[in-house]
Parts: sequence; C-alpha cells; structure tokens
Amino acid sequence: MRSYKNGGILSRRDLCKLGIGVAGAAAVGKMLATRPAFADGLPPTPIRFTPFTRALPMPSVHQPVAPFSTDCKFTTTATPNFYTVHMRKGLAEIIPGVQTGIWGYNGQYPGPSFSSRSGTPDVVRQINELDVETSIHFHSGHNPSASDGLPYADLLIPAQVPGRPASFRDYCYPHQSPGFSTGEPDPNDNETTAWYHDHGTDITGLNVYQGLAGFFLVTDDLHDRLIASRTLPDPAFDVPLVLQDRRFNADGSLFYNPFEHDGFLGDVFVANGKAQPYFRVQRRKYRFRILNGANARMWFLRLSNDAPFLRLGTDGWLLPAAITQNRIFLGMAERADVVIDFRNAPNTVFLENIAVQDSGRGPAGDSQNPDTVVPGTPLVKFIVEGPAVANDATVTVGTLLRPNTPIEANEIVATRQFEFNRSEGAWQVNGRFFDENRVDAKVRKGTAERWILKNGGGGWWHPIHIHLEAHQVQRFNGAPPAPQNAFKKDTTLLGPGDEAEVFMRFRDFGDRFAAHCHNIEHEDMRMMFRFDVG
Ligand SMILES: [Cu+2]
Repeated sequence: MRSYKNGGILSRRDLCKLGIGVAGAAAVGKMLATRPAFADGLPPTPIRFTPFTRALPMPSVHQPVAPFSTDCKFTTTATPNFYTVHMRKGLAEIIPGVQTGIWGYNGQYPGPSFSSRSGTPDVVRQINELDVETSIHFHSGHNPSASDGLPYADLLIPAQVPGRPASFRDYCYPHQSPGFSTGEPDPNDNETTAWYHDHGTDITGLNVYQGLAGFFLVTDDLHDRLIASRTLPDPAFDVPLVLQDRRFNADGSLFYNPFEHDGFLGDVFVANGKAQPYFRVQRRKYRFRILNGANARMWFLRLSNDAPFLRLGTDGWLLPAAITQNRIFLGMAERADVVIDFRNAPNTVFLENIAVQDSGRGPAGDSQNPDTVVPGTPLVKFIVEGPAVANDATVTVGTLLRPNTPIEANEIVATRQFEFNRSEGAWQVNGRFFDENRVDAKVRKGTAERWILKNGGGGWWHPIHIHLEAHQVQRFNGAPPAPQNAFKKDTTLLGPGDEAEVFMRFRDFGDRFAAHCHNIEHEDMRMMFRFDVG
C-alpha cells in the first residue's frame, strides 16, 4: 500500500493547529499562489491573488439557430436542432483582476454548455477562426466516426488563413439510444453528463489548455421523471463544475510548455474558469456535475465538513442507484455526478483537493485510500445561507436512478490486451506509437469484446479513454471494481501497475475510432491506438 507524502502544503489540520482555521482561507490562497516548484523545474505562477473573491460562474447555454443547409443525414425522422459555434480567441478573468487571453468556443472559457435531448439530433457547425487545426470530440457520445471528433488528418478543421473565410465542419449527433440500428435501442445506455473538447492531432494538450472544452448535458424521459418527481434537484440547483489547473506568466497570459511530455500541470486551481471562486448556496441539496477537465492533474475531493457526497453518476451515465462516497478520486476526463446536501451544513464549506501532485507522473501516495491523512487545498468555497428548505429533493442512498443492462460474458467474441508504457520519452500502446494509418484492432460491428487494459509500470498513471461506447469494468486488479466504477465508464484510470478487464459493445457505427490515455500530453505524444468497427 502506497502512502501519501506531505507535499509541502500545510494541511487543514496544520492550519487549525496554528489557529488559522479553514475560514482563514485567504492565507491558504496566498500560499497557493506561491506553491512549491514543480518537478519540471519551470517557474510557478508569479501572480498573487486573494481567493474566494469571485463568484463561481455558470457556463452559458448554446442556443439553437435557424436550420441551415448541411450534409448531415440521420436515420431518425425527428427534427434536428442546429447550432453554430465560432472557435475564436477571447479574454477571461481567471485570476481576480487579471485579463488572460484564451481560445474558446464562441470565445468563452469554459465553453457554453449544450443542452440536448435523447431522440433529437443536433447539427453543430464548428467554425475554426483560430490559427491551429481543431477537431471537436463529443466525449461520452455515441456518434458516427466522422462526427466523433477524432484526430485523423481528413477529419480536422484547418486553421484560419488570414484574409480567407474560416473553415468549418458540421458535426452530426443523432442522439439515438445505442442499439438503435438493429431495432434494439437501449435507453439505459443514454448518456447524461457528457462534454466536448478539442482533439486536434498532436495539439490537443495546448488546445484544451487554452480553453477548448465545455459540457454536453443530455436529458431524456427518465431524467425528466426523476426531476418531475422531485427525486433529483430542480435544474436551478444543478451545477456543471469543471475543475482545471493553469499556470500563468507575469503578464497574466497562460503559460504552457509544449515540451513537457510527461503531463503539464498548473498551480492555480480553476473551477468553471475562475481561480478558487465562492458559490452562495441555500440550505438544500445541490447537484454538481463534476468534471476533471485538467490536462494531467488528478483530483481527490472531499468536503471540509467531512459530509459525504451522494454519487448519482460516473462519467457520462447515471448509476442504477445512488451511493455515498466520503471522498471522490477523479482522473482526467472522469466525471462524478453528485448531490451535496447543505441542509445541515455550517455557514462555510470548502470543496477541497487532497491529492498532492507535482509532476505528470501522477499523485503522490495512495490516492485511492480514503483513510490516508493528507493535506487539503480548497478549490471552491460554499457560502451556505438561510434555513433548511422544506420539500427538498428526495434522492438518498439507494434511490433508484437508471437501470443497467449489463454486457454478458456470453456476448464476448474476442479478447485483446493493451499495455500502456513509456518509451524514448514518449508513450506507446503495446510497444507502438500511434499511427492513424495503422489499424490496431479490427472489431466486428454488433459484437462485444473483452479488453485488458494494463499499465506498463514505471510509476505512471494513465486514464484510458475509449471512444464510441461505454465500457463495463469487470475486474480491476483481479477484484470486482469499486461500486461507482462497476457499471458504465468511458475513461478507466490505471494507477501504477493497475490492470482493468473491461467489456464493451460496438454498435451502430462503423469505420475508425480511437482509444488513448487522457493525460493529454501522453495522448499527444502517441499513447493512442486506432480501432476500426467493420
Ligand atoms: Cu498516460
């Protein structure tokens, strides 16, 4: 069992001993802005700021536009919604009082959220006004290869050439339940908390870091019923929350080192585009769709009052029933759909990160062990106000959410193993660097396979993301997976030496897809493989 090392940050317990306490959080934040040097030897952010002086912003919501002429074709007769998105440069106040140049969907960081509906297709015209190539991946989506947002040369949106019109690509999202093409649509596989982000070839790390990421929230009849019955909180109390880290130059611009192939870390912790914001809440249950949107940082989350999280979902999907977790570990790209109950909370509660990580290798110590005593860094300050509300949402431990249709062992037609390892300062799968023209696995459409995902070692962490469909974790290091990981995942985190056995179906769509490490610098440095469905 690995154990946490104190990374040099004072723990909440240490602060209490010093009489500062969690409420003296300005001091904590001042320390944060002068965090210990990184293992990469490059300077930390030189800007100091007082945390919890800016409110947590809500991402805006994309609004449909009038239908336009498109090559998108759908097999459903439902009328699509049309959107246009301009990828362009913008300014954001990430650190209080500091203007930072970003690249954003519609110039916004984080990008606006899509609010979509199962059964209603979306046509999204992505117009690239940036001077880099882009590709927009719908993460947790079940989409045709040409609209999945893959890093293949013919699928990229070219950079804008000055004086010329910007290039665009229409992404066609059918939003049909997996299995629809064979007359067996399974609404239990409908995604709920998805996101979209850049997937440009070899440049995803920079593009996402500059701001190209946002939520894709999808509803369906079952989700509506959970809200109408007051089981889940009303949408007014449903908060998308993307956690990221960024590093800054003295002039407020983002600092990124493209030669950092181990995984680039920031020292300013950012929630919905704001460094350490506050959020005013009523004494009631709030739902948070927590997304780890960092390039290479993993978060180990707890609440400062030690209240549990009520876990509703993992990655894109609701769990069969709500469970409690005192702490939540999130690898890059993973999501936790949770309820935090503030009814009996003190007036101030912090969402804290207790992982210590100073390099792209991964967090120090045993981040999966909730009993380990570790330092805490506040990410969001909740200011809790008013009396406990009556008639709050009823969701509690064991509340039924979305039934699960398991992938059965008798569906499996093939077993493949993928080992993720380091080589020559870059990253390989099964001893090979990614080549978009090489098919590393050819699977038969309409079948299911068993994939063994194996961490090749060296102390590195790799969150493995598989496109196209959810996968079902059967065994993790030979044992049943943790309950929150036992149903549907699209990203499975492999710590040093870990091995996961997953089942996955390949339905509805043929052609090229991809699987890769979601430490984005590992991904850009070739830890990816192509699989074709035929
Ligand atoms: Cu990796």
